[in-house]
Amino acid sequence: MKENSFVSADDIRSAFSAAMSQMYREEVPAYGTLMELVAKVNADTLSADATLKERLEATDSLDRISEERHGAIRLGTPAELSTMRRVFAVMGMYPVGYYDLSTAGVPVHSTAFRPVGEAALKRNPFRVFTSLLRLDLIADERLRAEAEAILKERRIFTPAAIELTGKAERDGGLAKADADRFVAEVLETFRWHDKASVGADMYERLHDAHRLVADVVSFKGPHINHLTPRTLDIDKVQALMPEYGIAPKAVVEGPPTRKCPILLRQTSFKALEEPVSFRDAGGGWKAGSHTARFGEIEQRGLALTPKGRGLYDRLLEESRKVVRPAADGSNARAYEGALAEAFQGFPDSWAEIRRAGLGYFSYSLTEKGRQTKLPGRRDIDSLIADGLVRFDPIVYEDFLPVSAAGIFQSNLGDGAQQEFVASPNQKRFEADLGVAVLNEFDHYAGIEQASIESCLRALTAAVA
Ligand code: OOG
Ligand code: NI
Repeated sequence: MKENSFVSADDIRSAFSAAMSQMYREEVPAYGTLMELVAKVNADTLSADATLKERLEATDSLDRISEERHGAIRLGTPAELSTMRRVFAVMGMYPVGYYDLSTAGVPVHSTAFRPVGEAALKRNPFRVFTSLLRLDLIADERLRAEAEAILKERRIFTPAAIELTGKAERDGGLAKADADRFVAEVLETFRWHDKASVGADMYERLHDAHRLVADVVSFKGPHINHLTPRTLDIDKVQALMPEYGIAPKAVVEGPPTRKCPILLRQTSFKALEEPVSFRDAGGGWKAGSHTARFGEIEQRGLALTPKGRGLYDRLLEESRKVVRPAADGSNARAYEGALAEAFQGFPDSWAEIRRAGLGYFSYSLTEKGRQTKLPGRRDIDSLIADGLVRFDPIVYEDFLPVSAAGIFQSNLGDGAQQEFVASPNQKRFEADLGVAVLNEFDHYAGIEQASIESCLRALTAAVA
């Protein structure tokens, strides 16, 4: 009997993302509506495009196509961040990438906890975009000290969540009953609390410093602030949101609509104003409101090499010099036009993109390649030219700082623009996290290189 066998980290992550989805739908009904819309648009897209359907059937699980791909939280202290890292590790999620959002007027820096291997991503790609508040960017020293003191007192993890994390670390995993308990306990950290842990005055002061400071400091825990299902047609969902009674952000973030999708496109509905109550001096509660929670959708494309990413960043900046998207949507069409125009400069066929070294591809043998044995190794381009090897885009699994800033901004309220001096501090972030973040480019390059190796090995196997 295998009663001591552990549940896999992938299974714990799947159970966790399912539990989170259910909790969030119950907490934020508009999110449930968005999920319905996404499921409908995905179904329509699949029934109108048999080739797409076939391709997805081969590579993804069609029944899970509309499930959540990521969520986001904002943490208050280094200790919270390093414990969060240990908790996510139990679910096979590791910190990849460093995102500095100070340049965009948001006082946080971030990473994404996500599965890394190909198999783990395929099993369940759920990621959590995790930001750490940077009180060092807040000018008011007194307020900064008060915020620090409030954060120091709170405990965002249940004792059982901490204990089970330690157990998983010691034993190398969790058995079924413990894994179930772990998911239930960790879920508590992400739950919404409609009773603030500060008074209305303090909330106002934090809010005046920056809305995000109020969101992090005023509550008992880092409530999940959005979840993000995958859509097969982001433009359609964006256009249909108003019909479903939800208000979309002004523009879709990321690259424009293309034949060959690259990186990540995302949009959201604007955060809702929700009732909360604040402590009053007499020990009672005072009614108020807070705006933080929303729903998002994403559509992913090819992972770009540093060269491709450089081109992407340049073209995006070019288009934003022509039109900077306004929060109220008044120049949305003009922005889309400028974006499409600028991206004329980015090749839109897989072959051209590959030839120019702009993207990462996964190589595999064609039918002809499988029937062929070569006396020695040859370069991959000539193998493609001879029809022995094919290439497919590697999907981008990470995030984009400019897009993330756009998502933050549109959900902090439209008047929230604020300037900070750009001050990326990856070293500090990693010291707080307790480990270095993984480099996303190394990851894609590794997948590409392994696929080339395996083609070459198979083609020369009989001879070697
Ligand atoms: C995170 C916003 C960034 C994304 O998808 O780029 C993000 C937040 O609002 O906390 O989730
Ligand atoms: Ni997001």
